[in-house]
Amino acid sequence: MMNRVLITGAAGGIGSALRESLRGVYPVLRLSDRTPVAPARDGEEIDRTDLADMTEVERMVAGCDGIVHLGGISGENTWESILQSNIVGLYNVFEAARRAGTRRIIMATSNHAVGFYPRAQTIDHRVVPRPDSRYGVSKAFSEALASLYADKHGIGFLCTRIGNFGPRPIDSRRLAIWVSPRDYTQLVRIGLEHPDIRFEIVYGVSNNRRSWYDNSNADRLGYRPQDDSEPYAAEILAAEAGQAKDPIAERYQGGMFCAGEYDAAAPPE
Ligand code: 15L
Repeated sequence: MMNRVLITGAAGGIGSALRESLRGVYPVLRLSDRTPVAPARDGEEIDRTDLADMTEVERMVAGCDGIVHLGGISGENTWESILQSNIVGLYNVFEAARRAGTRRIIMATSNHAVGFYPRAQTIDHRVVPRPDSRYGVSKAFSEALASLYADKHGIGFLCTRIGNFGPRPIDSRRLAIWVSPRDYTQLVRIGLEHPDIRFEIVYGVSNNRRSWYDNSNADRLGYRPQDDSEPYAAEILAAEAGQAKDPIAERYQGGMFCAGEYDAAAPPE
């Protein structure tokens, strides 16, 4: 039974949506973010922890049965920023959870942990990471750290490689990786409530006909996504017709994350 569930990164897009969709599902939601979060309602607690500060993180996780970890940087950035937020901050959350006896963590990893797989290839949860950015490396690190804390300390982890979360897909790449709020909520609830999770990787995507993923591991855990990007496809493709496209971004699943900063003498193959 999950009594108190902590959401880190609660002020962001996914955090704000989960605040609504999980309201009343668990007795208490603790909503944490460095940036301001709207005031607490019944069954909510607000927290302003900086994830880089272990003492604050220990206070943040105290008394929480489950954590949905969305906090940190959600796109490419400098190494120093990624290091503080997504490596040090992540370690602090997992280590504080271990000390506090937290039973489940839902990790917001990303399609960018595997972004250098070509779009022509369907990948499942067993492929080795192919990060497309420093950000993608930090997400691959989160999966490795989750594996360690699952094997050694018995915390149950559901690592959700999120595609692109939103009310609708926003471009042709996102037709393959879109996840709707209700489908992502379903996945988070599986992570918190499934009786038998130790360490699992799944793709946080809807039931998209154009998907690049074999999401059979999520199916096995009971995920039944309701949404498909296809009804949006004609409009999106028509709007993009004739637009100049970057050939490297178009070749790889990570899109523009793959097309930045590469060595011109040895471009991605
Ligand atoms: C992500 O991992 C990011 O958090 C999000 O902002 C988008 O860039 C998304 O991937 C995407 O690939 O569309």
